[in-house]
Amino acid sequence: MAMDPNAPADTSLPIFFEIAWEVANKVGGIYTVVRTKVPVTVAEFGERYCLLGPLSHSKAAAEVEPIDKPASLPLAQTLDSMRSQGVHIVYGRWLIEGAPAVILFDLASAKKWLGEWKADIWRVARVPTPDDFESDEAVVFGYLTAWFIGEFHARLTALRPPPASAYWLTPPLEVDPKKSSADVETEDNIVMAHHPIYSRFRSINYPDGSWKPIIFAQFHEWQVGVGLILLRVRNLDVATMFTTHATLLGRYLCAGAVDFYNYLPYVDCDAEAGKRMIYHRYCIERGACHSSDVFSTVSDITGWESEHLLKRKPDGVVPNGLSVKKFTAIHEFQNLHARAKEKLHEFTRSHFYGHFDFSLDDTLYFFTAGRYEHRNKGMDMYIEGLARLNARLKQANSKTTVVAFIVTAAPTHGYASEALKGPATMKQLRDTVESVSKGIGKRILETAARRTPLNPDDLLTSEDLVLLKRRIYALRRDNLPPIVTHNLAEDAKDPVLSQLRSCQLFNNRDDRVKVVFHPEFVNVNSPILPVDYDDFVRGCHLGIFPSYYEPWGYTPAECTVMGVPSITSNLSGFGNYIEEVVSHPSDYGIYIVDRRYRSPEDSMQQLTDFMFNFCNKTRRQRINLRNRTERLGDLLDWKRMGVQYQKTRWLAARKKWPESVLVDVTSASASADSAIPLTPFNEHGDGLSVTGDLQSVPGSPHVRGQAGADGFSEIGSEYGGATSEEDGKPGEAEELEQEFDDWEEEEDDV
Ligand code: G6P
Ligand code: 1S3
Repeated sequence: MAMDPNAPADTSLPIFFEIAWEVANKVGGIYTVVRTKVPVTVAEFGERYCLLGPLSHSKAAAEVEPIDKPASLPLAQTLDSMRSQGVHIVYGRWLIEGAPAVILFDLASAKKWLGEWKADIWRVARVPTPDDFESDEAVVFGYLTAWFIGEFHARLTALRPPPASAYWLTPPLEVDPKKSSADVETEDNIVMAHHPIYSRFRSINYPDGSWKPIIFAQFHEWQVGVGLILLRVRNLDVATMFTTHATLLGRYLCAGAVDFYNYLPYVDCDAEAGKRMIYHRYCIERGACHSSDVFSTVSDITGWESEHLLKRKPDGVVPNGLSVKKFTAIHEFQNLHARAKEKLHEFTRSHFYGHFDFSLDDTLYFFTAGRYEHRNKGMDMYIEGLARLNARLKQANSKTTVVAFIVTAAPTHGYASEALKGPATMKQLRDTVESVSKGIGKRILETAARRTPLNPDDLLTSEDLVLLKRRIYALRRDNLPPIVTHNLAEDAKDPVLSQLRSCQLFNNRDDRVKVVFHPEFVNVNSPILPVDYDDFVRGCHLGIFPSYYEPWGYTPAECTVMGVPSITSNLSGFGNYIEEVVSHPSDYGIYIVDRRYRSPEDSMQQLTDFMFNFCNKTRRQRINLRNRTERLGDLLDWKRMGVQYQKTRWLAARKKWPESVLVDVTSASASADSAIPLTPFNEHGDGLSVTGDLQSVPGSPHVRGQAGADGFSEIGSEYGGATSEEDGKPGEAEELEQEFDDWEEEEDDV
């Protein structure tokens, strides 16, 4: 469908603003949510979609291509008006898959109104704002957001009738100016546009020529909550959604020594927030939550937490997805594992130089990664588990060596000199070996060319031997391979380092578990571990994330889509979700530690067992397990998960415009009541969504009893009859394994 900018706009089509602190601004997990969700959102809204966030100059410079002039007149007018009052705004295209429009506000340029706005938010919503840089920024951003959406709304509705271009928040893609991005037939478009719950709205026109646009605004997390509160108090005709990815109090309470999950229903929220000096932030969060038309969380467990800490039961759950790329050849991701593992081997050779007396063939790589929250992210359990695993492997005389990484971001003063010595020493050795090998090659060639018999003793010259001996002497070291790669700013107080020390994980020769604490996110330019995060994950054998507080937990989800088995906990949203949709997660390489109903000691024991049993698997078993893990990736694809966000919009529209603005295209006669609800938040109050009898279903992945009802298809059948590892019966996704075995045999023959 070609688009004429001057044709009348189809005002039944909705406009969508998505607001988050991490738009083109990577800080943590919300960046991943927003960025990876873009393709399915663009597929649904095309050029009627735009993200709003605060401007981070350095990050935006790398991620956003500025656009001089918006195609939409009301958008251009709104930006001009705000700019004319001194607000610096970057409007452009976010250079990611889907290439959506973004509007980034430079908060510094609007700080002049901070005092006025702080007084106003107290007056209109009773939100106190003592001196706090973070909440000051939240106030400035909130007022700018509300200003922008309010003015855009007013300018759009002033156009009677609006031209099609008024709706073009993202200028149509240059490849074909006549096409809207929604016209481009991508696989995503097909999936979303033909989804049964995809909804349309009736244009609302009044006899006096006025009309009502359908505008949605989705806010993520408390930092952007002020804007939502303002839309509500200003009574703007926009349907709003608020999604929380963690609660402020939850995060703070869990980080302390609190029995959070048993204590949750009894928390005195105001008092606890006050004690932690976050009462004002808590007011923003709770205000936004209650001001929204639809409130959602990323998991049942966070829903349960919100019910008690924010005092609103979520309308639904919107689990996080990923953009899943499938390879056409099944074994391609296995090859990627082998190639990435080689890079980790390279690290191991150099980091453990002088102590490199273990076989790489029998080496397994474990890792944990994430925001540096020692207890919340289960790093404490991981380290204790490694110490116990070390003891058990030694006791069993195992020939397996585990190299266990802890990757996070902590303040440091750069790389530790001891950690830099390894790569330097190995480089010298490699250079020497290369030059000696070249000499040997030359001598072999000359001897062969002369047709004289080859004497192996003549291949190495005495100079070569001296040179090699010097390099081998250089590999001697008096100290142990370092357990941390950087100089930590607070070495003595650092919780991970302190725990590694108290558990005596020092990388001794006889240790079967070696540890590497890398307090900076891995990157390909590192002189020590030069790999990007994806390669790092792919190269590892097991990701370990036994979190105590984890609303979702992208790290094990990322492992899954890359076909890397992982350990998570039933206190993480991801762990709960997998428990719900997969009958025997361990058969698919997802091990879930029970941290909710077992004692801490039992949970520790369970974690250690998972790790120890994994160490006892053969290579063939690991390969098969990776195949099964990778197959679960489909469950986490936004093409499936994005539907939950569609439902929040649909529900918000019904709440905002109850006179059934909405028409369900799947059946013209469908009444609003027969429409499909959001995945409900589990109301059992235990926060754990065990729905239905999981034991009685066949041992294969399945979507819990909502198949068909909300447009999800039953996927269990896609996976074939897997058999529980716990049952001990043979057979598991047999076809796939047969295919893989054939391929392996071919490989062995080569
Ligand atoms: C992949 C590769 C195989 C390799 C295997 C190693 O499957 O395609 O060639 O043998 O990884 O697996 P491992 O678990 O020992 O790293
Ligand atoms: C939050 O980020 P975090 O690591 O601080 O949001 C993420 C995205 O929803 C979520 O995966 C994570 O559990 C939360 O904790």
